Amino acid sequence: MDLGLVGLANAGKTALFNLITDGDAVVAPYPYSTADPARGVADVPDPRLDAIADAQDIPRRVPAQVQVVDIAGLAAGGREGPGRAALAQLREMDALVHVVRGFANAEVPHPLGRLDPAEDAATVDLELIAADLEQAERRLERLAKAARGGGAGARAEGDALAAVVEDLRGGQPARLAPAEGRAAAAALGLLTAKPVLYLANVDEPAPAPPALAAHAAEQGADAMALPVGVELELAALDDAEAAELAAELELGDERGAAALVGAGYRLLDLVTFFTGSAPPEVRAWPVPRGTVAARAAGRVHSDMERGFIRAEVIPWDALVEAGSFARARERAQVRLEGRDYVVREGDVIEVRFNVSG
Ligand SMILES: Nc1nc2c(ncn2[C@@H]2O[C@H](COP(=O)(O)OP(=O)(O)OP(=O)(O)O)[C@@H](O)[C@H]2O)c(=O)[nH]1
Ligand SMILES: [Mg+2]
Repeated sequence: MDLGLVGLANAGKTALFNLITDGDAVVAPYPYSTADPARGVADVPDPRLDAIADAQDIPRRVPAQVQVVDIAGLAAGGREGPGRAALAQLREMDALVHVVRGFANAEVPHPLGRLDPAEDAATVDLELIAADLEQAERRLERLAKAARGGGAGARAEGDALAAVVEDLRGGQPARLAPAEGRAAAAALGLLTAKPVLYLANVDEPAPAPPALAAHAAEQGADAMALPVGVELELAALDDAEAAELAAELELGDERGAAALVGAGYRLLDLVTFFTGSAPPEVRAWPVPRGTVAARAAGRVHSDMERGFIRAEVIPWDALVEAGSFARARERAQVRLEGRDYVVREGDVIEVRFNVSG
């Protein structure tokens, strides 16, 4: 599941990418410095991981990760050439973080010569809507031909998509369409059907700019702000120096980068389960909603799926309260589940499997 970064050039997408993936992609004060997409992974903060590990005295904790993809900046009216490639890459993403410039820095030219996060977001959103319209209309033509050939499925999809096209023409993202329309739009990879989070890259810690928050709400999305430059500076310091600077800037203990990754992870609508009923490690695993136990076991190891016998399952907080799997078993808090059990958010799972056959 991929989280893609979208926005105008010079908004700080690559700077953000480096911050959350600990990467070293080229950040430059000129627009369109990113050409080829860069891929990285970001650790997803999850206090449950520490709680589970602390309760059982297990030292190693392995967080879930999200794949983050840094993509070239978009331009107003730039749906040709590099812009087209960027749009195609964005279509492959499962969710988007829409980065808008909120920092001043006179040395970094703004492609439209202004500092207006909400207007920048609206400009990019118009590009996304135009790209979606082009694609949806092409698909509609093809469906119309198929429907004339008697395809009932084509007719149903065509009706759903026609409604989406109407919305797009009126400036509405596909995300806000009724369920059938949304499903048809998502299957096509429409950009405005994807879950999105608006992120203002600001000079100092602050709430999201109100106009941007209002725009986000109209698009069926949330907005937040993150001082990417400041957080990059902090990340480059050792712990003591970083604490000192954070105190000076009155930043508190929470880093916005972690909050952003957490929010990005939630956009992907995954379910997290844990392994780690014993040393050496407690680990968080992301799976799509609706994943069954045998498939989830296969994420941990293919042998576990092949030789799946049953899963021992306990909600994470019950395990923390019991202090160990053994004690939880004694208290009959551990359930036995079969291969078709649908994994729930926060389950700790111990897989029983046999690969001798
Ligand atoms: N002052 C300040 N400068 C920043 C911040 N974030 C990025 N910059 C600067 O802005 C310039 C552009 O940053 P990039 O991260 O390359 O921007 P981008 O959105 O990836 O741009 P393209 O790849 O060209 O679309 C660089 O010179 C960065 O150093 C920030 O939070 N504060
Ligand atoms: Mg870039």
